[in-house]
Amino acid sequence: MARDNETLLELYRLMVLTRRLDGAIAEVDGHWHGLEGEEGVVAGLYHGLREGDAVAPHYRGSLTAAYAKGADLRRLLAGAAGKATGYNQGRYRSDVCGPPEFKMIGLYSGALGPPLGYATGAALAFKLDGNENVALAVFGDGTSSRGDCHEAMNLAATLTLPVVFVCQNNQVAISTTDRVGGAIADRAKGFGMPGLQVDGNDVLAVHDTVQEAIARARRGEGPTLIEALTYRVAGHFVSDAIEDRPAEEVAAWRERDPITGFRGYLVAQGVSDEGMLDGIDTAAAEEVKTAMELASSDPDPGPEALGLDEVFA
Ligand SMILES: Cc1ncc(C[n+]2csc(CCOP(=O)(O)OP(=O)(O)O)c2C)c(N)n1
Repeated sequence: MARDNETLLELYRLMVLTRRLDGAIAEVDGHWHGLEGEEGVVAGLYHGLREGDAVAPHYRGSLTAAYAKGADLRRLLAGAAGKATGYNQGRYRSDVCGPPEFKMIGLYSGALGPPLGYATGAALAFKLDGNENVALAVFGDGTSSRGDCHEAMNLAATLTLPVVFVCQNNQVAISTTDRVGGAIADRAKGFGMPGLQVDGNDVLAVHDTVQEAIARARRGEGPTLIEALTYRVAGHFVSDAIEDRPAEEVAAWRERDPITGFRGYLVAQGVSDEGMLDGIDTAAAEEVKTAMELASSDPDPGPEALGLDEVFA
């Protein structure tokens, strides 16, 4: 697939910004569910969507998804910290429920699995409206075993809906590393839709595969299931000791760092030089730092966050 330098550099920037964002929140929130090592999937997935496209993101990467759809970083971070200036006025966390004005579909109850159904519903609405919008339903490998996942895929395939299912397979669910039988991508065959496995640490492979599936959905040819194979090098959440996996396995995946790998590619291809990439790193770090500082000094919500005015209006 032909890609311009602007796209390549934006993918790099989004990966770096995602890592910075993750690190900055992890420093202040011991319960943060980090995504170190999964930036290739996240940036590749969410870059290049249209305004009208709906996204039900996996919770690891949901802030990048909203940011890539145009949401303001300071307000997203304010929302993650429960501040009044968040898109949700402090009513719920923006990393779990992204701003609906950017067509973000949330986790709402906190149950993993139902958002696949919500995204499929959005895709049904797009089809009934006769527009070219697409819904993206992103979920973990643990979540892929939920019944909701199978129901959503079955409906999407049966009704030829414009939805792209992406499994962000980091190979662990809390501390469960037992693999489900066979590749998750292979399940697509049972629903009669294409199923593709892609290297999730290769941002370009993810981006190209997702963009092709999106184009297919926009043409009215129905859903695709993509399994992006990556690895969670961090714990389930910040304060979680990584005792579930051998240290050598984690170290080997750290060696396959998606950002370092893509950086090498950009330099080798002559798209950029080290100095230019350092500049992108510095700017992304600055952007995150400023947004964090502003968000943390934003006011906490008052009783109005309860929405009583709306209830008793
Ligand atoms: C229906 C449901 N069951 C259990 C949980 C508790 N839970 C929260 S995160 C998690 C692990 C999910 O694993 P996976 O889908 O692989 O995502 P990952 O954390 O690996 O990114 C579980 C079981 C939940 N939120 N919802």
